[in-house]
This record gives sequence, C-alpha cells and structure tokens, in this order.
Amino acid sequence: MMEDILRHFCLAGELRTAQSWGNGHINRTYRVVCAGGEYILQKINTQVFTDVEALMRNIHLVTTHLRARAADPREVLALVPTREGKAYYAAPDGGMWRVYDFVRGSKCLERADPVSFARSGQAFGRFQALLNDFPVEELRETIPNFHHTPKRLEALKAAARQDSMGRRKEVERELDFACAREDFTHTLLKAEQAGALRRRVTHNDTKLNNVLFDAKSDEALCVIDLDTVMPGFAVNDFGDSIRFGANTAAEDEPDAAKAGLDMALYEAYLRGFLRGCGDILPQSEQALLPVGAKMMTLECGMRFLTDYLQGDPYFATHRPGQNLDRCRTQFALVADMERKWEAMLAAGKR
Ligand code: ADP
Ligand code: GN1
Ligand code: MG
Repeated sequence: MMEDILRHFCLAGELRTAQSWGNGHINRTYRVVCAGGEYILQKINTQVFTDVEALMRNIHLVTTHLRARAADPREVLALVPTREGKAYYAAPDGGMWRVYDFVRGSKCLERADPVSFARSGQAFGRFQALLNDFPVEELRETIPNFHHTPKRLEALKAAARQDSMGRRKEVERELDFACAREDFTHTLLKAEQAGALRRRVTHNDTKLNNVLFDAKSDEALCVIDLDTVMPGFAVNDFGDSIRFGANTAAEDEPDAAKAGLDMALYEAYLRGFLRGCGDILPQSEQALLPVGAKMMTLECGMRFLTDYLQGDPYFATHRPGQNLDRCRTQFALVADMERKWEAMLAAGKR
C-alpha cells in the first residue's frame, strides 16, 4: 500500500492523492499530494540500479553542490528524508523508495520548439558548468560503462546470438545497420586517448523530459533524473538531447520514415548548450559535438534493439514492438545525420 511507504517519509500533513506520473522509462514515479505539500515518490528500479546506497549518495552530493550555487530553490531537486533521516526507504519486500519535493509551478515537455529547446540546452550546459569544480572521484559509477558504445554493440551482438525470444529474424536489417558502424563506435574513446576530450561530471540522460520548465515564464528551471550523474563526456550529454529533442518524430513513432534531424532544433540546442557551458568546453570538444549526437542516437538505438531481442526487460514498454519502433526511429535519425553531416559541422563553426 502506498500509505505504508509514505508514512516512512517526513511529509507535511495527511495524504490526499497519489497518481502515476510522467513518461520515464526506468523508475516508477507517482505524484503525491498531501495537505501541506506536493511530492514525487519513486520506486527505484533495482534491476537497473543495483547499488541504491551509492546511487543516493551521488544524488545527495550533487544536489548539495548545486544548491549552494542556485538562485532559486526550485532550480535543484530536493530530497525529502525518511523519518530515520535517510535519503531512501528500503521496504521489507526489497522495494527501494525515495521522495523529492514536487517542483511547484513547473511543467515537463515531450516536444519543444526551438526557443524552449535552446533553454533546455542552456540548463544542461549550465548543469555541467556548475559541476565543473565538483570532485569527480567522489562519484560512484551507478551503471558501469553506461555510454561505452563499443560495449553496447558487443551486448547487442550477444543478444542476437542468443536470440532468446526468436525475434532475430525480424531485425537482420537493423543488426547490419549497427554492425556497419562498428568503427564509428570507437571515435570518442580514441579522441579521449588522443587528449581531445576528457571525462567530466556529466548527467548522461539529458532527454527533454529530464528538465522541468517554469509553467509561467517558460524558462528552463530544474534538471532532474540525476540517477546517472557520473563521469562522462560532455559531447554525449549534448548528443542525448539532440537524439530525443531534435528528432522530427517521437522516440517510439511506428513509422520510422517520419524520423529525421530538424536542423533548426539542432542549431537552437547547440547555441543554448554552449551558452550554458560558458568557457568550460575547449575547441577540441566543441568540434566533437556532432559525433556525440550521432553516437548517442546510434547507441540508444542499439540498446532498444538489444532490449527487444531479450524480451523487453529493461525499458518500460506499453505495447508490443515498442522497443523495435524506438530502435528504428533512432537508426533513421542516424542515417539522416549522416546525410546532414556537413551542415552539422558547419553549425558549430558559425
Ligand atoms: P525515470 O528515470 O523513470 O525517467 P524521472 O526521475 O525522470 O524518472 O521522473 C519521471 C518523470 O516524473 C519526469 O520526466 C517528470 O515529468 C516527473 N518528475 C520527476 N521528478 C519531478 C519533480 N521533482 N517535480 C515534478 N516532476 C517531476
Ligand atoms: C531512459 O530514465 P529515462 O526514461 O529518462 C534511459 C536512458 C535512455 C532513455 C531513452 C538509466 O531514460 O539512458 O537514453 O531511457 N535511462 C537509463 O528514452 O537507462
Ligand atoms: Mg527521466
């Protein structure tokens, strides 16, 4: 029962309502209204996040760092402690729960026009800039090799070899598409070895619905979903936003032919992101932003395909074939980026 979970947290007043909330693929999220406050309750996905203690420690450290630099308290996620003063509640059945203040007067977008998309870019860029002086060695890797794209390709190949659901025959074309880009998957790791980019504190899951906007002013307000904040590449944070927000189709659009790169959105996000980063991003990293966009799109497509082959154990699905549709929109977007590659490079030089 929801009440049994909620009574372990320091909430203000009687519980009024609790309803499922948002479109996240990983955690189970509820909006909880009490007599004296509104909250977000989440059941943490422990299949995905096996070390909840380390995960919640990361979030505590990062939000504390950000809060010291914020102008408005609504800019930073605020954890609500349990009655024992802990950041999460471990239920007897093994369920792991946490509560945040609901960010009042905010809204979440699934699609954006260039103006709001640029604002989200600025928020994610600023997030990185504010964490530039955070001691990176303090953070635990919540999911090891999260954006190690060559390892993601290996995992896809293994799932295809195993073919536990008998779905491989439907996806030979998609498998070939991914394998044909094997060399490309090494680009960023090689650039790191060559000293062209370095690991920073990054968000690693920068999709549009992981930033909240002010419902009145429409300004970007608060970066959320901090589960994957850990060392990573800034260009991948840029790229994951492009993958989701600059696609002409929804992530799970069944007609992949509708997917493609909207250059106006790409350029808008680029400007916002660079503005938010300030002066932390050297030219050598800025030159790799298009690579980050293609890398995250290809990688996410491979992850959706792996999940489809394995029977959809990882990403929440609401209908059969949804992960395959998601994979196809990502690969169609990769193909369109390849067609528009010169324009993507040129956008960075203006
Ligand atoms: P997931 O990892 O499953 O994506 P999120 O932490 O992103 O989970 O939460 C899912 C959704 O819930 C978000 O996209 C957003 O719409 C909403 N949400 C999360 N935290 C808050 C908050 N503190 N205030 C208001 N809405 C929130
Ligand atoms: C997941 O948690 P959510 O829904 O914001 C996933 C991201 C994927 C994204 C695809 C921890 O993001 O890596 O890019 O789905 N998060 C995790 O939509 O795996
Ligand atoms: Mg999310």
